[in-house]
Amino acid sequence: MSNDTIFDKILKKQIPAAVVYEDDQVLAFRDITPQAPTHVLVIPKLRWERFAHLADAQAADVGVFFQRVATVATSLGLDGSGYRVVINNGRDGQQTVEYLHAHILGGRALTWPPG
Ligand code: DGP
Repeated sequence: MSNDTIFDKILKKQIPAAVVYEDDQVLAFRDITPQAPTHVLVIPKLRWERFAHLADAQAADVGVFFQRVATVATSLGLDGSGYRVVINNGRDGQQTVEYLHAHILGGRALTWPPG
């Protein structure tokens, strides 16, 4: 039995995704249930289950991940209008996939506070 999440399977190309960016560090693909005109998920190839686990990670690896999130947002053309980066952590954070991922949301004016 595999414990792979849906994102492990996307990373291994076992299931399809609309990939917008990939390099040796990250994979970015469009969210299947977009909450904004642009809604892209960025996952690190180094596997962390959730944001909280970054506390024990190498700072350089964490830095690369966040740099790539910014690079992907720029490549999506969102710098001018702005965007939001969201990382849901654990139950109350509404994390549904236990593989760390950053949401990039843009293309409309987002409301605040979040629900
Ligand atoms: P979160 O609640 O932060 O764990 O967000 C998980 C996101 O993953 C959610 O917005 C929907 C998205 N998602 C779930 N399954 C798939 C899938 O099979 N393909 C893609 N592209 N996105 C998915």
